[in-house]
Amino acid sequence: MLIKQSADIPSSEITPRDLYLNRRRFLAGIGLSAVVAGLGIKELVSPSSEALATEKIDGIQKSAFSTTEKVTPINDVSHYNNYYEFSTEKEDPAKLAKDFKTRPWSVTVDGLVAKKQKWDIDAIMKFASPEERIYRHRCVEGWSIVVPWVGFSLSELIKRAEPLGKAKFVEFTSIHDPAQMPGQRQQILNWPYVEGLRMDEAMHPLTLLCFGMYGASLPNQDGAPLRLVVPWKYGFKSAKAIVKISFTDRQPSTTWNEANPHDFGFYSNVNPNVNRYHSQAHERRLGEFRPRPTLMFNGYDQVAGLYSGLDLAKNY
Ligand SMILES: Nc1nc2c(c(=O)[nH]1)N[C@H]1C(S)=C(S)[C@@H](COP(=O)(O)O)O[C@H]1N2
Ligand SMILES: [Mo]
Repeated sequence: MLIKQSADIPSSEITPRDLYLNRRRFLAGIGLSAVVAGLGIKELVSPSSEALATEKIDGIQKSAFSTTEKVTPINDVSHYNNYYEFSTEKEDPAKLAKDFKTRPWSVTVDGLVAKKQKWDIDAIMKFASPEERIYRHRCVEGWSIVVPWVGFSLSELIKRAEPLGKAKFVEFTSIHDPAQMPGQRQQILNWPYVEGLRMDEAMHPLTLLCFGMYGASLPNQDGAPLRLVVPWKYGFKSAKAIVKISFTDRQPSTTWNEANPHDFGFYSNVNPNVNRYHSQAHERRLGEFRPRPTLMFNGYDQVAGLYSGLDLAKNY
């Protein structure tokens, strides 16, 4: 009997993920999320996280850098992604990156360093004990999330490269693989995706070389196998699927600055007082309706000293 059969299938198995997210956002938008949670509808439409092809990471240490704020549910974080190599639509990377190959994977470290080397990803992951860093993450488009990332300070890699005295900047290059990445078959951005940090920003203990989240390896759509997380900067500074880290004496060009220099500067520090792209004064946590004020440096005041003497309205 058809009717009985379909009633037997839990809706979690027949509801597409993107429908789930859209529905939740729609419900949140009309202020019904509390009602929905009370009725248990959320459970009915929630996709299972088992679908994520991730592996548990052992021996994760807690970090003093973690915020105690409420963590955003993993299914929101892994189904609402900016990843233009796959798509400009935020619900697409979860589907389109499903079969992306993250092994074998190597990362070239070159430029102004004593130890130029091509590292295997599995060797990099053993540079230090993995830490869980629960960071706020702020996208320039106005949404924010709180994520328990897993990794360790980028400085662990930098010190192994032994940068020369003239190395003043670090450039990060994401993978270029149009066969696997449909977005790269179009000239939406200049490929490959490149980002950069000043040497002192790269060496700051908050700057995370990240290979996991929520206790497991990164889902492909979140930047597997290796990404950066720079919590006091807008999300686009945190390059995904990194294949090269180069040390230079000149400020590197960055993909978003090339695409739109007016809106996207080299620094891109979270700054509620600088209107770029649109007003940055407020943000909305994924899954929440009420906007909250955005904090200077995304609340990471300990980096303020890196910019003393710099006009942040000009150096945005
Ligand atoms: N290679 C690459 N890295 C990228 C992007 C991208 O399109 N390609 N998008 C950036 C932007 S705009 C944001 S907000 C974050 C999103 O990370 P998340 O999907 O894990 O939330 O990734 C950043 N890193
Ligand atoms: Mo972003």
